[in-house]
Amino acid sequence: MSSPLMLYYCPGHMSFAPHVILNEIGLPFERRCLSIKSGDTAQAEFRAVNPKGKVPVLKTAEGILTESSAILMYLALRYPGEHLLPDAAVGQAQVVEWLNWLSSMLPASIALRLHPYRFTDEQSAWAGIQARGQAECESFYQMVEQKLQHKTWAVSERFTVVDPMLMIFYRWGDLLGLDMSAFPCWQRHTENMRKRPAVLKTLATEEITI
Ligand SMILES: N[C@@H](CCC(=O)N[C@@H](CS)C(=O)NCC(=O)O)C(=O)O
Repeated sequence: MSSPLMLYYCPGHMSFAPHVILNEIGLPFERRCLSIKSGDTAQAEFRAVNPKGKVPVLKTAEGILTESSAILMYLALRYPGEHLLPDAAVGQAQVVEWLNWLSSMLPASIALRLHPYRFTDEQSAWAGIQARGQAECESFYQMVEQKLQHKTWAVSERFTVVDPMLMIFYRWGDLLGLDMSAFPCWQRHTENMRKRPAVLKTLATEEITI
């Protein structure tokens, strides 16, 4: 019987986080690998699943979910035995705080840096937009580093659905040309992530290294 769960993902993108969490949960799930570069997210077939044209998407027996924060919260709440959220209300609120920030603000800054043409057709303005994006990303990365000081995991003493999101943005730091050795707490966090079998499995499936 086929699994009711199907993840649409693009290797090395934000879909990495729910991909890790599905492997942590360990139930069978199906995967649909898309290439953003080749235009798969613009295809009508995918737009029928997610009109926003973005990954991740999770098909569930209860309907289709988009937005990484919603998918991660769904998995954490749907499989409470995995303890993917802190027990305390304040810890749960901090998870939402992290997820909102990581899934909305950072992609916006990265888009300024990598896709200036999305903001204006005026080619002469692109360099300025990219410079603003780079500065925003740098300040963002410094804030993450601050928040990870003296911590093993992002929230409380426990691995939560926030942690794989941080790992994928660590990789994006390299792609943005940031010197990631300037972020030792985040580097240590990534090393801790690499010790988890579910993370290693996801890296292997997506054929990426972090
Ligand atoms: N807020 C969304 C952002 C998702 C997003 O930006 N996904 C990117 C990959 S990291 C994407 O699918 N881009 C495809 C495109 O722009 O065509 C979320 O958290 O899921």
